[in-house]
This record gives sequence, C-alpha cells and structure tokens, in this order.
Amino acid sequence: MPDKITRRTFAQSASAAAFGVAFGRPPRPARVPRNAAAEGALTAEAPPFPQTFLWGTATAAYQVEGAAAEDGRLPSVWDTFSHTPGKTINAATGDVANNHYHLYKGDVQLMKALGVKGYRFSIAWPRVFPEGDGQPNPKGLDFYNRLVDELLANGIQPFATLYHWDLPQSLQDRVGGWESRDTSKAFAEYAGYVAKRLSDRVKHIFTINEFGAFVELGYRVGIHAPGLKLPAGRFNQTRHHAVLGHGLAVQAIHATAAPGTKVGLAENMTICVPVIESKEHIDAAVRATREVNAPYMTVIQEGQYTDAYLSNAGRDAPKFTPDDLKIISSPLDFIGINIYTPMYVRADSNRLGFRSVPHPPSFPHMASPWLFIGPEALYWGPRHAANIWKVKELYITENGCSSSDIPAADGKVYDTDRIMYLRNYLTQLQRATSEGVPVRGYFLWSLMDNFEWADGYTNRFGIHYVDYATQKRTPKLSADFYRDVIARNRVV
Ligand code: PNW
Repeated sequence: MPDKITRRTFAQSASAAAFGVAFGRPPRPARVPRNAAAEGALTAEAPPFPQTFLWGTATAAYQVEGAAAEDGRLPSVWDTFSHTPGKTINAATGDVANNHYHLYKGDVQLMKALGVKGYRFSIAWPRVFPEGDGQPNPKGLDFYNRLVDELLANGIQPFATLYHWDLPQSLQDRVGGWESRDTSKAFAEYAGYVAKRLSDRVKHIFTINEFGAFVELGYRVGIHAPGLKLPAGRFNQTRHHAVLGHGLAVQAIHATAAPGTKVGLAENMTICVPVIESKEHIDAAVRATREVNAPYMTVIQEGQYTDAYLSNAGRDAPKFTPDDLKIISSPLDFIGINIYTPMYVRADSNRLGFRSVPHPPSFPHMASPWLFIGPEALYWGPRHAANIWKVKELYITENGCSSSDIPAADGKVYDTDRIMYLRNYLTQLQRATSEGVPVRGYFLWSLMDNFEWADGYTNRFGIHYVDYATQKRTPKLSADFYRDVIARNRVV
C-alpha cells in the first residue's frame, strides 16, 4: 500500500524526527530532554552578549523618508541623480520611498515590537539647510524633533547620522560639492546647528556615513551621485575634503552640543580577514587594515596619511596642511563600523608585507553580487579597530543583507538565507564581545526594505517587507529571528 510505504519512508527520515513526528506509534510521554540533541528540545544556548548590549536597526533619510519637496526641503545630489535617465534601476527615485516622513509613528511601533533599544537614522541636510549653507529651515529640523520625541516616548535611543550622502544640490552647483573645502566648512556649520538643537535628547551623533562608498562611487566610479569620474589628483583632494569636513564637524559638535554628547562616525572600512588564523596572516591583516583604509579611517585615527598612500599617489597626492591633519584626527568618543563583507588577506614578502586574496568565482554571495558572505568580518573588524587604534567604544552601525524576498502564498517572506547570514555573522560578533572587544551595540541594516541607491527598489535589505503600492510593512521571518535574538540576548 502506498500509504504504508510513505509512512515507513517518513518514519526513517531525519525530517520526521526533526519535527517530532512519530508515525504509527503512540505518542511518547513528555519528558525533560537529557541532552541538546533530544527531539523537539531547544539546542544548547549560545553564549550571551554583554548585559548592556544595545540592539538596534538602521535606515537613512533619502532611502526611506520620501516627502522630497515638503516643508522647504530642496533637492540633494541624489534627487538630481535619481531623476537623470539611466542612473537607477527602473528609474527609481526617493520622491516617495517608504513615506517614512509621514509614517514614522508606525515605523517606531515596528521597532518597539522587535524590542530594539536603539534606532540609527540620518538627518537630511537639505531639509535643515536647503541650500547647504545660509538660511536654516526650522520646519525641516522639526521633523527630527518629532521623530526623536516619538522614539524616546517608546524607550528607543536615537542615534543620528548627519550625512548619509544627500548633499544639497546647491553646494554641488556652486562650489563642486566635496571637491571644495567650502563644503567641508558648510558641513561643520550644519553639524553645529543640529547638535545644538537635538543634543538635549540625542546623545550619539555620527558625522559621516561611509566615506568609502560615497566618495569612491560618487566621485571616481560615477555610479552614485553626483556621478563624477574625477582624475586622480582631484579625486584624492575630494577624499581629503570629506575627512576634513568630518573633523571640522567633530569640533563644531563638541563646541555646541549639550555636555555628555558623544561624537563618532560610521565608516565602511575595509575589513581585512586573515586567510588562516595564524600569526603571520594575522599580522599581515593588521598591516593591511592600516594601509587599505589610509585615505579615511587611518588618517582620522592617526592624524597622518601613510607613507605608502602618499608615495603611491605621487603628484596626485592630496594637498594639506599640518593643521588639516590635526582637525581630521580630532578625538572621537566612539566609532561605528558598517560591515557587510570581508577582504581576505595573506602574508607576503612584498614591500607592504601583505597581499589581498580575491574571491574565487564560486565564492557565495547574497542577492547583491558584491555581498560576499564572510561572517568572520564581524569578528575581525572590531578587533582590528580596538587593537590598532585603541578604540574604547565601538558600534556595528550597519550589518545585514539583500535577499530575493518573494512573499509566499500566505503573504510572509520566509527569508531563511537572511537568517543564515545573520546567525553566522552574529556568532562571530559574540566571539568578539566574549574576548572583551568593546562593541557596545549593533544596528541591523535595515529596519525595512528601502531605496537601495542605484539599485532602486530591486535589492531588498529590510527585515520588514514593504509593499510600495500600499506602504504596508510586514515582518519577514528574519524579523521574528531578530526579535528572539534581542529577547534572549544571544544568537538563536
Ligand atoms: C551601505 N559596496 O552602502 C549604505 O550605508 C546603505 O545606505 C546601503 O543601503 C547599505 O550599505 C546596503 O548596500 C553600501 O558596493 C553600498 O560594497 C555599496 C557597498 C557597500 C555598502
């Protein structure tokens, strides 16, 4: 009888055991499992994160807010770029995005349901200073007053980023954006203005998000706003003005903010992972970390461009004064690192003492082709920062991944690949905290699907699915996973 065969086949299969299904036998009485492998039992608990560990989620203004022309906001370089034919997939723009500008209260409730204690969002410079400098627009800042109050009323700490790539278009037009020192100065003015008005409630302020993305992709590769492909000399000067803007902003914030306000940055520094965890390769990864991050994190931490960076650039090296370097390396209260993917490094007898090892074609990645899966990045990133630069307070300011995210018949997204990614990365983060690496919190990118820059709305990074036609948000399976991680303060 087919029925019998089916039963026997199932009874022998591992999946039946896993589901606790007992065919043809009376159910066993409930019992306390003796070991973790017992049917239906929870596995042995993973070790916990520190008790005060801060779990959070992150978004950025242009990716979620919409309301692009409301309450006095003027265009940013991303409005211009996304409205230029051919620059984003399906000509997507952030005109409406997730309409977070109007739906923020519901979005705060999504966070509350997850149990997060921190929210990292960014402030749109062109809402606060529509032309970048000159006249401020108090109505624009009011949105962030409302958002911050709503977060605090729900027990969620606000972590504000001042620059997540939406440079006021007027500054691009008038002075060439970050190609000019005038933009660095305007940024500091804006930073001081915001810090003065929000720091009674916002205790952590990030200056700039990801030099390593917006400068490189926007001014050299040309696939992000403002879409330029500058020659090396002008490009290196642009890099310099970006870190200078950061340093000037740190000083402006410290000068104007309420006592106790902490200032940092959120950088996607290249995470150098030793190919094998042996002394020679670990030493090589340390050397590589300083060198490959020379134009941004290293100069910010050390107040010097590395010799190799300057000599490689030769005549194209940035022009700077000793005073610039002092400003750039203004002491920070903490640093944030955005971590998605590793760069593997091995020891080498060349001049630099290391070599990067490219990913072989079969190396697995998530839906975004650049997002290679390397969980150890979440261990080595903070460990290198703490060891090399003696950083005392660290946050993982972004980590997460894209997935195909196709809703099932019941409307839910069963993103087991995202859970696989998060579970493995978080295991490595726990390894770091258990060794005493001072990581104080983790912000999952992202709270919800959003405008993924040049990829438009095609690559989804959220743990809530967004139906853009209705603006309905639905928790994915990964949101259930993250809620459990937070509740139990350990990897589940
Ligand atoms: C970060 N890469 O960007 C940004 O901070 C977010 O705004 C963005 O949505 C998120 O990561 C996901 O992409 C990156 O090509 C963009 O390696 C590109 C890269 C890395 C990060």
